[in-house]
Amino acid sequence: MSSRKAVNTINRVDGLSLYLKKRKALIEAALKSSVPPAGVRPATIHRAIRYSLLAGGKRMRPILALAAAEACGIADYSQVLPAACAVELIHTYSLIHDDLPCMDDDDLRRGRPTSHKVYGEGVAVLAGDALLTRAFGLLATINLPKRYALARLIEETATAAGSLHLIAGQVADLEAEGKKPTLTDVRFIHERKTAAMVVLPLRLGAMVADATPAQLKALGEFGLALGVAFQVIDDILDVTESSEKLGKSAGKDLAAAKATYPAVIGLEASRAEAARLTRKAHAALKPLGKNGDRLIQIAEYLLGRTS
Ligand code: GRG
Repeated sequence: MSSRKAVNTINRVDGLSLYLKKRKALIEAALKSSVPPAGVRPATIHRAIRYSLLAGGKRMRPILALAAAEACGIADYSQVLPAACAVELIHTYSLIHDDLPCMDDDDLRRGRPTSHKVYGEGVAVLAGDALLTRAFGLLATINLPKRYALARLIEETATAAGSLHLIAGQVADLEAEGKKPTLTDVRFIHERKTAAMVVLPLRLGAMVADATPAQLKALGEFGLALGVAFQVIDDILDVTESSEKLGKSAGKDLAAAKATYPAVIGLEASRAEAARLTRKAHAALKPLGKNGDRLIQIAEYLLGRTS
């Protein structure tokens, strides 16, 4: 049996919770060494970076990068860790900045006081900036197979994190506050603020695994449907779960008159929409055949999450 086949067989026999536990452990270890140690001068910024980055979190985005690479048949998925960590660094930067008083003004994130509450606004802004910058440094260390150039990975990452996607979504979200958004407005925000950062790790993982163009396209379509579903579920949980359970302030969307699915179409229709989008995500993976099974399991798990 080739090493590629052997790895895929091992991956398939692990149940989902064991799979997630093993991948999360790999990611946590890689994240720890992806940024400078806490004592490096000036220690405040490195402590602040590590405080937010190593505070837990589901690590859904880096797990998706690993799972996408595995679905494309990579033999050694540890090669995907720099790309997987880069996306988690960008995600963590966006959370730190989103929590600032000038944005969502939140004091709880990943079950802890937010960065600016502990380190002050100046250091929190800079910790976010440093994480974003370091993400591109990590991408630069990737060894790629022939089909994709490193410049392409960097360009896709910059586009996903920039003013056409992540930042576009955040700006539209800020501007929609207190207004009466339409479903089209909410969809615009969710595709950019959330789905872009779900599509990105899937595509990066696939490119590191030398995916065929058809596999890459399928994973991008899967990510778009999954990413919007993920945000619809997030909107629902904000209404139905406690801050303690979520590790972040619950009920804020309603209080701040945010553009969410439940606000526009109600809770039941939002649940149905999350399920429809998850089915759409499954269908997108058809070209991957059995190799898409793990990603389908992950999508089902995210649909059923309660935190
Ligand atoms: C400041 C440029 C900038 C963007 C902010 C991340 C973000 C955009 C806003 C935070 C609020 C929010 C609802 C974002 C949508 C994405 C999302 C659901 C983030 C939370 O992701 P999880 O649940 O968090 O994966 P963990 O902590 O598990 O990583």
